[in-house]
Amino acid sequence: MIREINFDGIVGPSHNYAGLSPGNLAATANAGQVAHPRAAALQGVAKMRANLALGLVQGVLIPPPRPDHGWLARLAIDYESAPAHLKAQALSASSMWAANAATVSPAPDTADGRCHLTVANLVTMPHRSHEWPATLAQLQVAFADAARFVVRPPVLPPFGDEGAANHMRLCSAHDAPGVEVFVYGVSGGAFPARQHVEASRAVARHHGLDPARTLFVQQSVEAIAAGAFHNDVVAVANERILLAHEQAFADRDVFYADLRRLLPEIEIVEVPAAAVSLADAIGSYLFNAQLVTPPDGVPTLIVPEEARANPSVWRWIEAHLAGNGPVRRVEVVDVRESMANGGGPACLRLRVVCDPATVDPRFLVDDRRLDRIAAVIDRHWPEAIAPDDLGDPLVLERIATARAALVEELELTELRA
Ligand code: SUG
Repeated sequence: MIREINFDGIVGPSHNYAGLSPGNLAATANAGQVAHPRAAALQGVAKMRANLALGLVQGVLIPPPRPDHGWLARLAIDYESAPAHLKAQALSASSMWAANAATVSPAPDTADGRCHLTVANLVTMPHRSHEWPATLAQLQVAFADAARFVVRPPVLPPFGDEGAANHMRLCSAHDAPGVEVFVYGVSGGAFPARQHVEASRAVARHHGLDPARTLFVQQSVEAIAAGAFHNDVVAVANERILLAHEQAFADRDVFYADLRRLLPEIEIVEVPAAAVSLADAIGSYLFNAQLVTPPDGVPTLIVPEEARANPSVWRWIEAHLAGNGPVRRVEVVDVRESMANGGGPACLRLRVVCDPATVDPRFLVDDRRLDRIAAVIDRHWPEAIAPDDLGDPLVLERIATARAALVEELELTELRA
C-alpha cells in the first residue's frame, strides 16, 4: 500500500555552529556557539518517536563521513593544513536536513509509473555542495528496487537545486496523481536565491511529470530578504491543504487560481502578515512544520517549540484550531539544536510516497530500532563541540568512530566510509 514515509536525517556527530549559510538568519546568529551533537541527535530521535506514536511510517538517513576528506583532496589540501573556513565546510553535519537531499515525485505523478528521486546539487553553499555523492550512494541503497524507483544524480551546476525544500505536492490522497509545485528564487536580492528555475524545470522533465499538472512558482523577493532561504520556511503542503504565509510567493493570486483549477478540492490556508509577520514566521518556523495525515485522518501540524513560544504565532494556531480550520491537531516537538542552525521539523525529513515494503528495511524504523540508534548516539556522539574543537584530532577521531558505530548497528555495510 502506498503511504507517505518521512525519512529523517540522523543528526551527525560533527554537528556544530560555524555560521556557514548567509541568508539563514538562525545559522549566522548562532555562529561560534557551542553545539551539542548528542542532544541534537536525541532530539531528532524523539521527534521520530512522536511521529511513530501518531501512526506514521518513519525512516532514517544516516550522516555521511565527516570531514569529507575526498572533497578536500579535490581542493588539493588535507584537513590539518586547511584554513578554518574549509575545515568547517568539510566537517558540517548539514546533511541532517534531509528536505534538501532530493526532490521526490511519487509513482502516481510520473510518466513511467515509478517513483523518481533526483539528488539535490546544493551548489550555492560550499559546505552543502559536497553532500550529494554520499546522498546519491545512500538513496541508491535505500531505493534499489529499479522496477519501482529511479534514483537520479543531481542537475548540473550552475543551476542551484535544494531539493524537496522548494517542492510541494498537492493531491486528493497520497496515492492519487498530484499537482507538483516547484518554487524558485530570483537572484539579485539581499541574500542568495538558492533554487534556480532551470534546475526545477530539469527535475520536472527528468521525472516525466505532466506539464499540465506542474507549476513553477516564484518565491517572493521579500521572503528571501527576510530570511526564507527555502520555500519550506514560509509554506507547507500536504494532500489537499496548502498552508502559506501571505508573502511567500511573488504572485500568489495566479498561483492560487492555478491550484484551484487543477485541484478543486484544495484548501488554501493563508496566514496574513497582519496576524504573523514574516519576521515572526521565520523566527518561529511556523511553516517549517510537518503537515501530516496520520491513519486517524486528522490533518496534523508538527511545529517546533519556538512556534509555541511566539505569541502571535501561537495565537494564530489557537484561533485556527478553534475556528475549525483544515488543520485539526497541533503537536509540538523540541528540535532546538537543529533550529539554531536554521533547520526545523520539516527540514529534518525527506518525504517519499511509496509502498514501505519496497524500501530497503534497514532504513525504516520502529521504536525498537530507534532504541538501538539512541544507544549508539548516547555512547558515541560528542556531548559538545565548540569552535576550537574543529582542529582537535581527538574530536575528529570521535566523530569517525561514532558514525562507524551507527553504520555497523544498522548493518549498512555498503555505506562504510
Ligand atoms: O542549508 N543550515 C541549513 C539549514 C537547512 C534547512 N533546510 C530546510 N529549510 N529545508 C542551510 O542553511 C547551517 C550550517 C552552519 O552554518 O554550520 C546550515 O547549513
